[in-house]
Amino acid sequence: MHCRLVGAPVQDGAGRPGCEMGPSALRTAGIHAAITGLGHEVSDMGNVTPLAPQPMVHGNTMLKALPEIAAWTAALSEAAYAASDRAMPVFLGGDHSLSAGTVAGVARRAAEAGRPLFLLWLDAHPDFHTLDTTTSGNLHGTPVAYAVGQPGFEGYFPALAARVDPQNVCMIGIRSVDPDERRALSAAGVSVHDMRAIDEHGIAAPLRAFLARVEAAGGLLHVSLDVDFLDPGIAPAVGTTVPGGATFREAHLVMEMLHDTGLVTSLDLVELNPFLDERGRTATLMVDLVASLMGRRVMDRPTRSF
Ligand code: B3U
Ligand code: MN
Ligand code: MN
Repeated sequence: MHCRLVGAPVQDGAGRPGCEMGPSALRTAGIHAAITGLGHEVSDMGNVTPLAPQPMVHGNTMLKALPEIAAWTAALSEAAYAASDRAMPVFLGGDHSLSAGTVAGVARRAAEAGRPLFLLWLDAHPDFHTLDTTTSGNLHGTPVAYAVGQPGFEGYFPALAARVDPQNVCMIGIRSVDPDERRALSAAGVSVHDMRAIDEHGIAAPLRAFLARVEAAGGLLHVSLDVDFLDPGIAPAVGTTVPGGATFREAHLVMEMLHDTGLVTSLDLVELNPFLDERGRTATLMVDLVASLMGRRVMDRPTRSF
């Protein structure tokens, strides 16, 4: 498998600065060697640069950095489309607003291949606000709503070449949802597995069911991993820590199951804020999780685990 690393040093979508250092921290933590060490070919494409921001006026006065994030979305959508040509792109974030661009770009790739795109969102938050509903104004809370074609992005973010069917979106790890998001998620038919569901059924059950759907549909699978999916006790380097996140073992199990299926076609690593890290431990954990996704294992297994 050929893997392309694409840096996306976006930080204006988050409430506090620091995510622009994310790509450097992931490279410093050895992401390139971790993937090549598993026998894959890796090319580092360097960092994407945004287009020039265009002035914009919007009725929601809370919105922060709308022209900047719109400009990033356009550049990242093109970069993701190009990088997903016969390779698996791994996007090194950068705050989660970058996924507006990456998901839009790989959705265009999937549509051209005549295959449905599925989206696995590993996050404490659903990031399902529109430009009209966000109250924090931080655009890292909006990329899923944009990618599935919720209203209100027209004329601000680039027009979507292809949207993701909201019924093909699966969210795991969710534990902080705003009221407008909750209503919109139910109406759109997104599968949301909150921490209560994980406590009741374990993390493997909802993932196994989702992966079976992706396989049956012959879909492409984009995985978006927000650092705050993880419990802050193991991953402190994120601006929006929420207690009660995925454990070390749950997170590795998710990655190992994803590897076993061979279904993942693109990956985002987002919200790493190295300014908040402790001696690089969060960056190192993110790279170790990528290694599990790429095939690192303790013992060989006779059968697939999903
Ligand atoms: N839903 C809140 C909180 C949030 C979303 N994404 C992150 N935080 N990282 C908001 O600001 O939209
Ligand atoms: Mn997020
Ligand atoms: Mn989050």
